[in-house]
Amino acid sequence: MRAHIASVDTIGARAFRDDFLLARRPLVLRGAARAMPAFERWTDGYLTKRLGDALTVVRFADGSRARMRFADYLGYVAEPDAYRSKRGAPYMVDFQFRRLCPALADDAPCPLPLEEGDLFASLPEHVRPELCWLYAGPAGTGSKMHQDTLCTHAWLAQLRGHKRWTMYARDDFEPTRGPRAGAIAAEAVLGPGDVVFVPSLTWHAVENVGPSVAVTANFCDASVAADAIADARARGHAGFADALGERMGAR
Ligand SMILES: O=C(O)CCC(=O)C(=O)O
Repeated sequence: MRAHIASVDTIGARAFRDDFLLARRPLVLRGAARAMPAFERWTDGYLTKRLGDALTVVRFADGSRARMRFADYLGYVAEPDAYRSKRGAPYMVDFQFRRLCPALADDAPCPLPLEEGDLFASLPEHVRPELCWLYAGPAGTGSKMHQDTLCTHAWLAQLRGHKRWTMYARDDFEPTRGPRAGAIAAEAVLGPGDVVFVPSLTWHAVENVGPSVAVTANFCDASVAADAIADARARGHAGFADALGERMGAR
């Protein structure tokens, strides 16, 4: 069965918290990325000036990865036919730009109306995981069905192009078997300026339906902090788990 992901033009912090964040329901916020400085500012020229020589990781359809200079990759997205590979189109994923150019992160503040902000942001920099990324790629690239790290929630702001999203609730999908019988696939297409909220542990897959540039970040609120701490410990990130535990204890 298929359904549309809920979509709004505007939403207040209280309604967002009660009906989506705590209810773990995905939401599309139409046009919410237009207020982010990145929406107007992040032209190829602006990004190349700040990140041009940085090495990015590109992922191919078969899951293999390679490294590419950021400026070369943007040139490729503009003209994908000029670059052919047996492994298919390379997709620039998980590009952690914040530490390379902190000012760029200021261009991309959280576009969700969060009453309490991101708990991770209050942790000391040296234990805090880096969870803010740039994704760019031509039509046909995308990400297979997955859940996000550390049981976090996420937002993604579509800056250019369109992305098709398919989501399943946490118990409705199994990686080796696929969706469970009767599961509802919640779908949406994001266009330039749209933002999607992906609740903790929601399964999601994404396909770029044209050349796409997007910025995304994961975040943690009190409702998922215990899960994030347990997941961090299981992955061996004891310093981070302890710091988040202390932060929760101090609340
Ligand atoms: O846009 C994409 O390809 C994937 C985004 C996503 O699913 C993620 O950041 O977890």
